Amino acid sequence: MSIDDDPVTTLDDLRNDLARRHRWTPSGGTSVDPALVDADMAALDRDGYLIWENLLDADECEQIKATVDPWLEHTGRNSFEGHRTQRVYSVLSRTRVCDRLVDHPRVLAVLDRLLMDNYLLSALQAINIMPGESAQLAHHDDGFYPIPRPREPLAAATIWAIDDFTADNGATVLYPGSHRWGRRRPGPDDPAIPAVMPAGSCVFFVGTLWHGGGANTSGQSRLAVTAQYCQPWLRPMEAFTLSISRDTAREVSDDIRRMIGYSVHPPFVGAVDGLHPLRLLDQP
Ligand SMILES: O=C(O)CCC(=O)C(=O)O
Repeated sequence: MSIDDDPVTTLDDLRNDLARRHRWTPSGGTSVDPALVDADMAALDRDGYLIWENLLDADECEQIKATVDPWLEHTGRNSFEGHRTQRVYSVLSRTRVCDRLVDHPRVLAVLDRLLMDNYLLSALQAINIMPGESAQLAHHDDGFYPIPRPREPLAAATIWAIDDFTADNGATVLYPGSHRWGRRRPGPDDPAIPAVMPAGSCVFFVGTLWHGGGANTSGQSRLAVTAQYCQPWLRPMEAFTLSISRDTAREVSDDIRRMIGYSVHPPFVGAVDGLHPLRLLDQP
């Protein structure tokens, strides 16, 4: 076909991947039985969230806890971050022990259906809610993108229980069905439930679901790791292309590499000098 036979009349004509060397490849989510993903999507559509129990074993939780513990220094700078809550940002640039959470096939299988190809990782944080912390302000995670509700989610979140989540130690509080709400906020009469789940479990929810960290009235702290994802045409919360070295980018899985920005949302979003960003990693 000559160049003249290839007219571009709308931006949709540019939807095909321009990349030649680094073509799009399916995610690790394709290893999951489609019937399981159908059930997950039905739960998300109905409730806005779902819980997968015991995806990690006790050793994996211990390893994450031992790695993150020394970094738990600062408490939050405001009541949203939590004055009795410790947060570790940019976990991806510090350790590989949480990678298996970020690219877990169950998570990717759902994201593959919920978001557009080339969705991005928006944040990877550890959140340790300490005794005495009060309930976090209810919010929805894609609320900082100024696009009015009701609408489809622009993002999605996982919260992984590294400690058991109990009704009194700060388990994330969810407002089932609130992903469908328009402009309103949760009120005192709206049913709210704590995501009670054993360590190693994961709650997945869409970016439009109202939720918040729970109050911790127990004597123990509650450690979680949260990985958040967004549409490929939005700016992620954490600037991973700046915080992750090229050596680390070479080390992580293909899925994580794609999600931290080594991908192009066709035709041009994410390109470097007009080319696929993976070409940067071909250089020494
Ligand atoms: O730690 C939690 O359970 C929820 C935290 C949260 O939703 C947030 O900080 O955005």
